[in-house]
Amino acid sequence: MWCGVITLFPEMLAALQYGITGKAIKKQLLNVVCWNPRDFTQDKHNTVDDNPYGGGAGMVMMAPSLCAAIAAARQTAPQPPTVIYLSPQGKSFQQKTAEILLEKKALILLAGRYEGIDERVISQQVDEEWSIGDYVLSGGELAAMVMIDVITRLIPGTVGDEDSITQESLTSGLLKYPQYTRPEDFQGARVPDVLLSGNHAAIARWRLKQALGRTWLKRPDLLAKKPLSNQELELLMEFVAEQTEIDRGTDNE
Ligand code: 9D3
Repeated sequence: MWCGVITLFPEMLAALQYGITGKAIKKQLLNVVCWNPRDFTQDKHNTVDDNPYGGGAGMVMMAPSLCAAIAAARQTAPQPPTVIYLSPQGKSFQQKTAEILLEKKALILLAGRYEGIDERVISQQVDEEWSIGDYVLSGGELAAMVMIDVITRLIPGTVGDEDSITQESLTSGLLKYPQYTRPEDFQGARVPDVLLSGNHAAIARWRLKQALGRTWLKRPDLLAKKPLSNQELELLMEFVAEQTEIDRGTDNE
């Protein structure tokens, strides 16, 4: 995966050197290259922003240096890249989006600052516009890093443990089951017996039931989207029945 990032703050992308993305870079499964529009300015003050025509608050990133940076990135890309503008106006970036973008192999991610970028850059250079959620960031860099992180985890060979990938696919679209590690007893709170039983079928069944139950409790919106098999429905009904007993047992009504 090749990612060219257009940013006024290339140092921010150093965060990708850590953890799974860091490993992917070392293994050359991921290549992140930054271009700073400031390096493509012509004036002596290296101006990258200016006031909006028509007036109003804030500054707008200027087209000439932005487009020169994009042109430089295009020249370095190993294949014709998809140019993505990270913006609050974009479509909502989801796991499915990452799967599709992974197939593109070469992306240019345009991170804006200030109030945004000159509209002509969008109409002339941008293929797709993505947002990472309905909240206000200070700029596109964190959004670009979020996208790169999510996409990188989908590159074969990056998320080391093949077992956890298989497990994840079995419970896809669900929240994670509860996890425990040593000690067996922490301040009187014990690890569920089934996890100590060594009965792998019983453990798998318990985990799927917990994953279904937690999703029902905490993210019913996810469950509504997921078609359930008969076994999954049965496990969920068991969980709901047990949950109802627990609710009755407490004195909160
Ligand atoms: C308060 C400023 N807003 C005035 C109506 C507009 C605005 C401009 C620039 C809001 C945020 C930003 C900077 N945000 C991004 O560059 C951004 C972003 C985001 O803020 N939320 C979710 N996804 C993204 S992707 C890029």
